[in-house]
Amino acid sequence: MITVKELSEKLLCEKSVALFCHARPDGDTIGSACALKLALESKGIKARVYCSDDVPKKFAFLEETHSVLKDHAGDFSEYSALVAIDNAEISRIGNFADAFSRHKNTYSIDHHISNTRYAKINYIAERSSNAENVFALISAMNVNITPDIANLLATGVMTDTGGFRHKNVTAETFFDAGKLVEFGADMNTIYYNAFTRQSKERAELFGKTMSKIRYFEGGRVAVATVRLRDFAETKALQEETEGFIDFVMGIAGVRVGACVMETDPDKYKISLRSDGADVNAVAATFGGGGHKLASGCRIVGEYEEVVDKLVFAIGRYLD
Ligand SMILES: [Mn+2]
Repeated sequence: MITVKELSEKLLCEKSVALFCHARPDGDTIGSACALKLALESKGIKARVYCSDDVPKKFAFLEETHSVLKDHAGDFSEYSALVAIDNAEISRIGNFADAFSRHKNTYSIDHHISNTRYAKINYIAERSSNAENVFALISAMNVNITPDIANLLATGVMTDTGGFRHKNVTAETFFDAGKLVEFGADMNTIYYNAFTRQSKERAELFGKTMSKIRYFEGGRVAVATVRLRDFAETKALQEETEGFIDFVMGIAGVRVGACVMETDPDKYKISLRSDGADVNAVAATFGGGGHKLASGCRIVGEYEEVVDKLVFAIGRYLD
């Protein structure tokens, strides 16, 4: 694999660079792409960030994220290089994947070990966030790291580690985070915007939902339910249920958590988490999938019937 020094030398020779976030973007892909954009610009290289989907509103406090572009006509041949940021597979680039695959000069900078090495030049290093890879890169480029750049990178580190809570956190994560604070990153503001801040509507839906969690299998299985009428009564949005499942998994004794969300009458979107049981297999029973410890599926039917089927399927994978 190319070293970070070689990567920095190559990128510094480019005239203009288009950076690509992954579809349904998170703080890491957005933060690391925008930070690299500012770094390249500081070296006199034209740079733009593209993302197939909208940047989540919670990242609006980072000024640079307002410059992310969603549309582009043509094949990007006006750029000397295309760089995928935090995309494990080329399809993650979304609407721009075809153009990316056809360009002569492509790079991929990523931290997923599963990365399929689809670019001409691949820099894949397994760190807790891709922001740490970009931090290493722009340090090698001798970029003056401004508070804006530090905040963008720190947002990547913070979000991909769940606020330094996930198992991917290492001593290097904290070491990099500490350096970013020295460069002016404001961890308090980042944490508040990325994790704590919510609408009144979401807070009301959260309270309503968590007050009626149902337990099965002697408390080892917990099911949180959000019905259409709950959305109607609180005026919260479906996307605002993000994070509900994590709360359920925090309940002592719960091994498998499910969030059962009614998206249309008698249609349910199910999110599953576990601390060991194979919920990928549970989701596969209903045509869904994901990872062993986090997966999802959709089930159509009357509510009690849906919960029955789901709990029965989970029971088969509990040890
Ligand atoms: Mn990432």
